Amino acid sequence: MNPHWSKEGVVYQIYPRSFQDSNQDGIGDLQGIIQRIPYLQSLGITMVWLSPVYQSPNDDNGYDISDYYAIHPDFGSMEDMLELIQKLHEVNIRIIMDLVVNHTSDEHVWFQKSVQKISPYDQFYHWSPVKKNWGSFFGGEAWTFHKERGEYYLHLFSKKQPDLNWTNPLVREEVKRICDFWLSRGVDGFRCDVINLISKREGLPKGRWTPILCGKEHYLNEPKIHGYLQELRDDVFSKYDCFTVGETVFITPDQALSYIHKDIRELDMVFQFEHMASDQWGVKWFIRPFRMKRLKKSLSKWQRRLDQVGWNSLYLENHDQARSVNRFGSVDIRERSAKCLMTMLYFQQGTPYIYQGQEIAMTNGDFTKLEEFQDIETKNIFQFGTKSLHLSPKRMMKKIFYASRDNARTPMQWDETEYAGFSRVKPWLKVNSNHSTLNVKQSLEDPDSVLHYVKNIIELRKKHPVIVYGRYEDVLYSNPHFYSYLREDDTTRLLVICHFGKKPHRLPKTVLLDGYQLLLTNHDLQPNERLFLPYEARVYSKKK
Ligand code: TEU
Ligand code: CA
Repeated sequence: MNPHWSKEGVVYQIYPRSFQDSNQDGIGDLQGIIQRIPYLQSLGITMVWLSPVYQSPNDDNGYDISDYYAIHPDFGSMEDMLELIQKLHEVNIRIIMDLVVNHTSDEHVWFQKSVQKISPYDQFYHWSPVKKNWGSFFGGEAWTFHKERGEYYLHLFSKKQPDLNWTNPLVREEVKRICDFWLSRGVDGFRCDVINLISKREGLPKGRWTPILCGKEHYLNEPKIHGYLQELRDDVFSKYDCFTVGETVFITPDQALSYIHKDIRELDMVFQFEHMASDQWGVKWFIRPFRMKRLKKSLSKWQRRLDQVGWNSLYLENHDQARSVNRFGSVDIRERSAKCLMTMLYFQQGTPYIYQGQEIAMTNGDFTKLEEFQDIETKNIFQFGTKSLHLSPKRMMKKIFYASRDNARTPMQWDETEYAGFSRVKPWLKVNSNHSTLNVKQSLEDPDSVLHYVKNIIELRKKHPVIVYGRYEDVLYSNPHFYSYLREDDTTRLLVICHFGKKPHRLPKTVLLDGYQLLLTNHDLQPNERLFLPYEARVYSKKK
């Protein structure tokens, strides 16, 4: 694979509302991020992905944009944004922005003009005189009647997020202008929100009935999308030293390669969701018990399928997912299990993504009732579940406590003070009460913390190219307790062994440790010890 900074680096995702409040209004902001640049630097990360900071009515916390050329005053000003870009660049950290162009806000001037059929905005969105039986990702219908225009419009997310009509070349020109605007101001790339949904089947046919997401056969990876992305690539991205990562829902490795294959490169990498189904049925509200084997099966499939032809993005958390230690590890053995998960993931081939708070193994929010949640998806799903699916409120709340996106959006835990050092006033979303013992300050003081462990992994990735580029091969593939694999290049072989579960297990005899040196472990152990404690992880290395 061609070497590139986007492959060799590590991304840190910032959810600006919850990272650091600088002006004491309870909302994180750009100056807050600027204050924390030394912290980002000390982690060793090389890229920041900023969730949306554009002008927005905040129906979906910034994923509903009303002006792509303005910064939301909650976050600061355009000057603050340019200052952030410059100050990150000064310490060699690149920055990618969130590009949300499947939809805009209904308060965007394009939509308002489209409603009134003012040229050339008449066909900027999808309008229809009839309903199409498509379902929204947030529960409920995706086609809503607009009184003023007298037609239905499409919104795959909330009613306040109308989908843009990409068949219209004028829409595509506007998107290119947005990208150019930010790239020419120094931004180093984009995370492209739900990018595999932008193209809809010609004629917008009625959806087939399914229990959830009716109509998805008409907008997932629709063939015309490739032309649109090639246009963006050729007219904009190829002119800059930037990279793109597409958020692609319900995608298989082969479909992913249709975007990211090294000979295609419409996008540089994608976020796939398959491994997120290790504790659910492909949709976060249909929960099943976590099985490590499902996680392994999925991740290892992506490792094998993309090797030499594509590039993986390695993530377990983001602003849409509950905390990984709650889902795939154990809150009782929090630190060791979080380290185990990081070892399992960040020694694979691909670019690592760390979501804010994951580096100290933050846990799900300690919410107690629906009113404490802010997230639109959470609120809508409660309504949908209780009203349309006739599930009991208790059952819905159980799902919400487990899977709500707000679990990952609670304020960053910097120290033990009342609002965790995030703010001096009451934050927009409840601070987790465990911040008195679980915070950055303590993690920095404790040499055995998860924070120091992940820093160490980042250092190792910089030192050993085999971790970035080496081939991947499964070991003990069908074993339910161990996730183990080899990474190999011409000079070095790494053996990664991660043991999952709460009971100790012996390493099967087929795995030989002879000649290996221990490179990293989350537990002090005797050399050649073959017994693995709960969530013990080790990385061995050998020169060839
Ligand atoms: O998410 C798209 C998506 O399909 C999900 O992850 C979704 O948020 C939901 O949790 C499905 O159950 C992206 C953004 O990451 C998300 O924050 C936005 O709400 C959404 O698009 C709409 O822009
Ligand atoms: Ca603020």
